[in-house]
Amino acid sequence: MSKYKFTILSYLYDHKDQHVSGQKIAEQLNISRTAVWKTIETLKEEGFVIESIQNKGYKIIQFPDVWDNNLMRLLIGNSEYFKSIYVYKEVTSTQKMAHEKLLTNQEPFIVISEVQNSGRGRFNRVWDSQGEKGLWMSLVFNPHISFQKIATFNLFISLAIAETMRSEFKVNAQVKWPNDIYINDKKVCGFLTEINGDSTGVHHIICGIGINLNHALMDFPEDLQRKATSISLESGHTINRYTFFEALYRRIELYYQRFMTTEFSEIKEQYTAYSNIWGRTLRYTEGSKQVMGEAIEIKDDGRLIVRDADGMTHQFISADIEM
Ligand code: BT5
Repeated sequence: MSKYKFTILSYLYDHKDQHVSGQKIAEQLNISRTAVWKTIETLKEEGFVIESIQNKGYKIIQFPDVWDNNLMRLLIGNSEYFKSIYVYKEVTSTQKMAHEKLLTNQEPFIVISEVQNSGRGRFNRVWDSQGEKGLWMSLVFNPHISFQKIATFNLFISLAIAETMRSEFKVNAQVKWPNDIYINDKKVCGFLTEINGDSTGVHHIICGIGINLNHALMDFPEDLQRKATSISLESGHTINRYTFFEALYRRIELYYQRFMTTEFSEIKEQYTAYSNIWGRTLRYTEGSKQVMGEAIEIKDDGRLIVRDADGMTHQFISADIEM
């Protein structure tokens, strides 16, 4: 993208809540009105959706649906938290890249890629990451907290993701403790949280988030077609991934702030209301421990309490739950 185009685009983005006239843009950026008009036409041809209304001017509505370094920087430029973003066409795994980048960059950052050819879930399970259909990214935080506090991180992040889906994309997203988001009993998002630290506590959180956005059913491998879904399948709309990304990272910043400054008890009521595991007998597996039972409570420290058919209670820190 030429610098010239980017200047106009930045201006439009900074005024994205209003229309700005060609005259004003020209004056502010010290270029001719014809140049403004020509550049905006070129941007439209490149897939930017820019509304032009006579006597009111231009308003940027949507970016083209391809991850681009400059556009991402524009979005992150307004971030209160993340300092940089690394954008890729293809990587093995954004999580792996994030760990590598951390060797030279200790400030909070994001790694995002169109495609992961070796995306992974927890315990090295495969995470299917179809090109251009989803949001595959890793967020790096530098919190300096105790190891004990980290146990509730996933609960805050789950709510940020589910709330974004519900309020901005009108789908009935539910959280599945500890690290999945489901819609209509199908998995739409999974995330994994890794940390590095030492005896003084946690220094970095590396949170890899995978969200299926524009997948049709056939885009999933056969074994996932019964179990997985996408926002587009559930909402009936194509999702502009920048729109989703921007809405999500802002809510994640908000919930990260809450994680740092409050306790889980502050969000417990909402978390419980968003959760899809209550009132069902499910199989809980953690390491070699396996229990069929019903979830009864999430404790303030993030542990899940399950009661089995004999009335015995069991605690889990991070179990797999079969729906
Ligand atoms: C997770 O693991 O759900 C965490 C997934 C994290 C993926 C992100 S993408 C960005 C970053 N980079 C990475 O390499 N990873 C992170 P887990 O709870 O272990 O669930 C894995 C299981 O989910 C698999 O065994 C499949 O059954 C299922 N699965 C795989 N791909 C899926 C998809 N696209 N949609 C729904 N379910 C999927």
